Amino acid sequence: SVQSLPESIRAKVADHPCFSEQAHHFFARMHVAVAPACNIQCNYCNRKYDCSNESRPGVVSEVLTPQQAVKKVKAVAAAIPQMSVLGIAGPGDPLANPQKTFETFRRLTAETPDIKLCVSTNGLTLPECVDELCQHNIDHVTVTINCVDPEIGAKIYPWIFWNHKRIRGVEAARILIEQQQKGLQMLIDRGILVKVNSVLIPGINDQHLIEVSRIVKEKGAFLHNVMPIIAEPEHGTYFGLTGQAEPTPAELQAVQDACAGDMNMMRHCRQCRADAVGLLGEDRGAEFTLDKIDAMEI
Ligand code: CLF
Ligand code: SF4
Repeated sequence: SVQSLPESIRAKVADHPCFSEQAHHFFARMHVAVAPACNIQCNYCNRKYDCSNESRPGVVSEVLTPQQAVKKVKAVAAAIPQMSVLGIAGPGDPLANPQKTFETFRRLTAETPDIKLCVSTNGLTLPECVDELCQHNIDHVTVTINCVDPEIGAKIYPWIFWNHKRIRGVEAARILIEQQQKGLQMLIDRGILVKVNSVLIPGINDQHLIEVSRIVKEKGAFLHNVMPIIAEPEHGTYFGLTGQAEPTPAELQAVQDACAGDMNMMRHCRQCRADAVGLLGEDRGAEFTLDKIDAMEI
């Protein structure tokens, strides 16, 4: 529980609704969808929807400029006093849109210093972004790590875009894994709390996630969040079209329990949208759409 953590960490998680199970009853988060592009392809993603590393596919966010995002944060903070954390989680990969993501963070660090900043990434460009992340008000980063074995990775990621080239297959997965692990280590060395998200894909990485959990814990990740793949055919993802099974609640819990032997597990994730607003499980995004924010006098 939060009480048993060292004081330095306790202070960082006390009001973060994702990093602390207790905090999620009292504190809200919001996301701003400033990051449309992505630099990899996940077989469980359809780019027409939000990044399913962190969020639920099936709904499209309105992409905001950094300026609109800041306005939205101020509007939400005024309306929802429990709003403690601002996250950037898509709709693509935040670190594949570094200008937009960092401009948003720069402005918020200056203009809303009481709001903690949070970011979720696939990790491909994480090592080159760590120094910049550390310059902002960021104590929490999420890296989605679905595998540590490139052979398994090749079944999840058909390609990555790397050094101006599209790279496919096992080589692509090898590079992605290497970058994720390097970025994870760099964040931990700088005292940032890291949550690892893993998408549970039955028959592909279900047993393997125990190894993922062991390795990320060894490196010093704070929390592991094993989330079920969402593979409904109507989302048009590769896995949706190939009839990939989703885990049952019992299968999900079995993997979470198996990982829990080594690791703090997150079990209250609600697989939010890239523009979610409010307490976890609550979505007040419709109150703060672009036309409504534009009309607000802030
Ligand atoms: Fe957002 Fe993610 Fe930060 Fe939380 S969500 S960027 S860590 S502020 Fe939270 Fe939502 Fe689950 Fe993400 S419940 S999908 S874990
Ligand atoms: Fe989709 Fe996110 Fe994967 Fe990019 S990282 S392909 S946006 S799920």
